[in-house]
Amino acid sequence: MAQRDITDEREYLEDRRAWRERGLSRRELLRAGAAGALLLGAGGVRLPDALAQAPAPPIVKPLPPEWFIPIGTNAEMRWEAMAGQGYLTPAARFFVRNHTATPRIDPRTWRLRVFGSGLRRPEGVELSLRDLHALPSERRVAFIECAGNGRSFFASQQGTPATGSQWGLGAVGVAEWRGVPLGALLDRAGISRRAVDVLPEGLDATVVSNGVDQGHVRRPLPVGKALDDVLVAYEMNGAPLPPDHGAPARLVVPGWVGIASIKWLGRIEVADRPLFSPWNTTQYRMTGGDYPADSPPLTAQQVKSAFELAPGATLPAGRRLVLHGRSWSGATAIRRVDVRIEGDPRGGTRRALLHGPNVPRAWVRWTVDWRPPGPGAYALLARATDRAGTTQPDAVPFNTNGYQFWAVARHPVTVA
Ligand SMILES: Nc1nc2c(c(=O)[nH]1)N[C@H]1C(S)=C(S)[C@@H](COP(=O)(O)O)O[C@H]1N2
Ligand SMILES: [Mo]
Repeated sequence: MAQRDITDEREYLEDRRAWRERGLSRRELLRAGAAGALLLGAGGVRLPDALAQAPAPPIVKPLPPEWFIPIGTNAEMRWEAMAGQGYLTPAARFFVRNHTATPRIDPRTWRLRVFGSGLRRPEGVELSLRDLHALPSERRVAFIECAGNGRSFFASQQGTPATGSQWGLGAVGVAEWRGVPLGALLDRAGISRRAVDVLPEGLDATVVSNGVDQGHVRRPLPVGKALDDVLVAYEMNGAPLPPDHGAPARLVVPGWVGIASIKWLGRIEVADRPLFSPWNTTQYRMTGGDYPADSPPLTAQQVKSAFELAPGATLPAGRRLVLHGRSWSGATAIRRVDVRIEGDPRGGTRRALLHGPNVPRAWVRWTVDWRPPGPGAYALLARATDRAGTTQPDAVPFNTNGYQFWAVARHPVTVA
């Protein structure tokens, strides 16, 4: 874990510097431009040239270092940023996972096209944001969690590093989403009984990987899930969706891998046959390790837990502590959480007290009391069981892309 911290810190500083050069200073440039100062910096770069060369930063919202760890085009939420927060993750603290970069979309010209062989009239319909707002809406509290959340634990805890963004446990957040049920939208578009798959597609830039353009981010959903509890959301926690989280509209697919919840929705194809994209064929399936070659596309997320503490946090000695955490499951609500403290000779496992809402496919908050026996190094281990009876294991089988690490995670702390 210590290793990971150092790496992250370095990554963080590098990313921050790069972003400042490309992004933040761009805003400063604009301000300088408005003030009429056209000569900039030691190089004396002229403003229009500087602007032409500066690519937009991948994430639009501010990323205060006390809340986020930048990882490439993504930003991980620091779990200590949830300490003292309410049930929902504020949008300003919500993790961001971008395959490319947050696009700026004009809500006045935005259109959502629904079409395909799975509709009675394949040419389908086109909706403006105004059309979408005019349809009956619902509110749904649900987490969005990246399939790769926890990936760094394959290295730090199981000694088998997996490729991809080295997330800790902060690629998850819970929000109240408001929007139109996808089922109602598809009804309106005239979905036929022969429909099999629904393919939502994002308006962000196409993804180029190893020199190959894979097209826009898109991932088919079986029609059963699409008609069940999926929302075409335009609000997050009672405010319009922020740009980084999919404005003006995104899919919210409760309980499923984050990639299902396509942001910046532009098109939805409904087909009378199975559909494929790189995001349900080569990616977001279990590969390597002991998995068979044809493992199915990932769907629901697993059972997980996190403490609202920084890894390696220092806790005060000589008093009773209240440790806070949250647990969640992609299948249902949480039944119980057990916390063990490694290094405490009085050992034992204590049952955490669950507090407040316990929404299926969101999370539950919990606390556990602990009086450290003395100064030293300890590790906190939380193990949740959901209402389907699924319990976090001690270890999980390895997969090459490091998806769905859901074993009990060791959280090191120092008592001083
Ligand atoms: N169009 C589009 N949708 C997308 C993505 C993307 O890069 N482009 N990333 C996906 C992934 S991998 C995740 S985990 C979630 C993250 O949602 P958030 O950034 O709002 O937290 O969005 C999903 N939807
Ligand atoms: Mo993701």
